Amino acid sequence: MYLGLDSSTQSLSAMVIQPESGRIITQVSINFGNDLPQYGSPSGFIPEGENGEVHAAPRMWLEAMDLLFQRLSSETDLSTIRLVAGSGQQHGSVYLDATFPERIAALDASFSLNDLVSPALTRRTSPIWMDTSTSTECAEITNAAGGSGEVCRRSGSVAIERFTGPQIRRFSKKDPSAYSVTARIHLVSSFLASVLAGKEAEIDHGDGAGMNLLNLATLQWDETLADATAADLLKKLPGTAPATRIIGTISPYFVQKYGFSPQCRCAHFTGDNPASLVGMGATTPGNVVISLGTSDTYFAAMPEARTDPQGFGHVFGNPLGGYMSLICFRNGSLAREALRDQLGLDWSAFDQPALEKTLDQAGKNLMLPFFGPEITPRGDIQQPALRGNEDFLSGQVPGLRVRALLEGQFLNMRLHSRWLNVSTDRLLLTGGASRNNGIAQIAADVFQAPVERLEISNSAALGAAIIAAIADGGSAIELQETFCRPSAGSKLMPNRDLAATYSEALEGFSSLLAEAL
Ligand code: XUL
Repeated sequence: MYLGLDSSTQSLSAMVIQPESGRIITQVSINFGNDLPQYGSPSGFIPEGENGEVHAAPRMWLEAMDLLFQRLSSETDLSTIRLVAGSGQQHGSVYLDATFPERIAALDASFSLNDLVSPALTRRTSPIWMDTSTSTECAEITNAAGGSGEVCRRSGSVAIERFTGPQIRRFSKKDPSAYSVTARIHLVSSFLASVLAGKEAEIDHGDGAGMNLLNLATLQWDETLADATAADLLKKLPGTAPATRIIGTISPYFVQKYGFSPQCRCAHFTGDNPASLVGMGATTPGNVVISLGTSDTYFAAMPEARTDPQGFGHVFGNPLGGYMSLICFRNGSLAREALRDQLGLDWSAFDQPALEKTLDQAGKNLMLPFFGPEITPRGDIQQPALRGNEDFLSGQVPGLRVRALLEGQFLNMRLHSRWLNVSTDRLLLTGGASRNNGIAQIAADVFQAPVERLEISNSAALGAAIIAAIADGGSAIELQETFCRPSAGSKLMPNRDLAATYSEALEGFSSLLAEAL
């Protein structure tokens, strides 16, 4: 059996899979807000940070780890786990002094991880991916490294506020003495992997590429970027590794306390998005994942490292080899909810029966689907720009607005993913709104690709468990065929008659965008 962990913003989850039977044996989750209220982080981070700061306590993650294994071991015999892998929310960083390696090498099972490890922290809290406090540092790194085109060419992304390099720079400026006693900087993923293995883990190519520090071509730290970021940074970073590489056996702490076998091994951990690519069965080019959440994200495997010339998209390592893109769209459910409320509608207006009533108007009316600042493309549009016929512009037929919003969201994704140069043979939808057949049909029609929804919702933990099985010699293809199955009746085919309509709409959308921005 194989164990996958996922340390996300709000929870730490575990999934145990058994490839021989094709079964998911257990799933357990610790919710930081509900299970560990003493950290004052109801949604997994400390609320009301100043100047765009969003931090979380690494102590909370350590305590969650003990709690998770307590619950997991009461449900499952952990001695049968052969290998553990994991994933973490991307970009978040943990700062440690020179005692960290000794501490994790000698974890005494009569104490807690929090007591044993947290004295090594040189920074009490960790900036996470929601942090937007580093605009100045992004500009400084960009200037020092030769411009944003250069930062993007080297690292796969222009300098971005939430990425780890700019966060490290801000810390080095704000608290130089704490920075100077920091001997090691880990990501959430590599920090937890280190604790689990009782030995310092390296940073994998999937999560490492979310730092503005990893050179995409060499998959090693980029000296120019490291120098542009902070003094002596290269000495403070662990090495880099593919996610499927083994770190070693699990620390005796977990053997004694939770009943793991001393032979159980740990693989390197990766980021939650790269792990989801594995858990969605989308690690080969042609598969595109769209996650419909508060923000929408689009990710897809890429055979080679290509970067977004406009600098909106990111490129990470694909845990099973090659690369992946990740593009975030801030106006996801945010915009769907804003339109619903503005028109006084309910979600039935976004369902298939309602949307079919406006099918004859497909692609005819255009809406830039932004109700607030957007990051792809970057712009501060507070109300959607519209172009179309009188019924649409006047708002007389609310259904036309709903259709145009959804079409606009998928046209925007299609437009801003063209740089990947990969075909869309299959669209995998996930996230809250993905179960809605009306929305899914519009995605199929705009992209002209079949849409599928998978059975499993926790794709990052599943991806981690699959990585564990692959690190033990399992076949990626067989594992993904077994565990990443579409749920029955979830497949929708595109309406091929709309192919030309949406190609034309894409050009119209692009020109409306050029006018508005
Ligand atoms: C990706 C990103 C988020 C986090 C969420 O760039 O910031 O998706 O990984 O956990």
